[in-house]
Amino acid sequence: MTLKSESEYGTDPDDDTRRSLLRHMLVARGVDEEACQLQKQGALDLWASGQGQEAAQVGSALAVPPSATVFPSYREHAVALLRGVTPDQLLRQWAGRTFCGWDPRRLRFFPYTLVLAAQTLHAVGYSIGQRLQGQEDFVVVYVGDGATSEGDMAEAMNLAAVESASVLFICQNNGWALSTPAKEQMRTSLAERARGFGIESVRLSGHDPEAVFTACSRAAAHIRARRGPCLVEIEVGRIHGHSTSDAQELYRSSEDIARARAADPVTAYAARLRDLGVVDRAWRDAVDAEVRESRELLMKEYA
Ligand SMILES: Cc1ncc(C[n+]2csc(CCOP(=O)(O)OP(=O)(O)O)c2C)c(N)n1
Ligand SMILES: [Mg+2]
Repeated sequence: MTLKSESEYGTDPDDDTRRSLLRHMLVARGVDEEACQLQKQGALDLWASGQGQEAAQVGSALAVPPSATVFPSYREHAVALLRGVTPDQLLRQWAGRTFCGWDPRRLRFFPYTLVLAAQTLHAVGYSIGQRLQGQEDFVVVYVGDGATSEGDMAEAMNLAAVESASVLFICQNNGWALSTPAKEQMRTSLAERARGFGIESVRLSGHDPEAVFTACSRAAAHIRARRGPCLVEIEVGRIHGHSTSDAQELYRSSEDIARARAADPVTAYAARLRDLGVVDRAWRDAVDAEVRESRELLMKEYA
């Protein structure tokens, strides 16, 4: 059985879930904007912005059970916040104050991994180990498109398939490995490659958080029912450079950057839920106040 393509999924999360999707996206955007600002002021050494990838991150993170253990790469700030990492804990590593910043075991959210794709093997090994001990073995691992060129990714997919590990691989394909475009990194999609290893997979656009939520919910249900891995490849737009140390204008066309900005999933989803009457002015004001408060706390802590 192959997971269905995006168009075959219904996108009908209930209104509470929709508000939750939007709230987490708005919070992540606010924290990301503040981090960019703090880096410009010299308070952070570096920041890898996740702007443009919020729908993929929040849609996937809300779709998996809270008991799942998550192995992130280094750009999954929206997932981190959703799993209970505080904005201050999230920024500590980027300010050079700590190696991690949060309690990985308590939050079931492991430390950021900058060695590309290393976390894919950690995730599969962790899942297998948990199962051997009769414990919760549902694991989610995030990886970027560029990292999938690493041998670790091939080993992790093969091991997960052979061991029927309960691992949900989520690839956020933002089209770039730093300055190398995805078309120079692979001849087939990652979703196709996963099937070659015997892993059910689907590829979809990461513009609509509801579509991501539905696809990842189905993948999670599949993992639970079949006890084997799944892979979801999500196409996202990277709005900013690879990191605050990267001048993307040097290698990326202004049209491409403008396209990513115009396709901003946060503003699009906020407008959609407003137009549908799923959120009203009071709801939005309350979330904006929450975001403002988080930003002010960060400003005080890092300024
Ligand atoms: C093993 C290894 N090789 C090279 C690097 C340098 N490096 C850091 S990020 C990056 C690009 C990664 O691109 P991708 O996986 O698509 O993630 P994205 O940054 O786009 O989220 C590279 C080459 C590294 N961190 N680790
Ligand atoms: Mg990438």
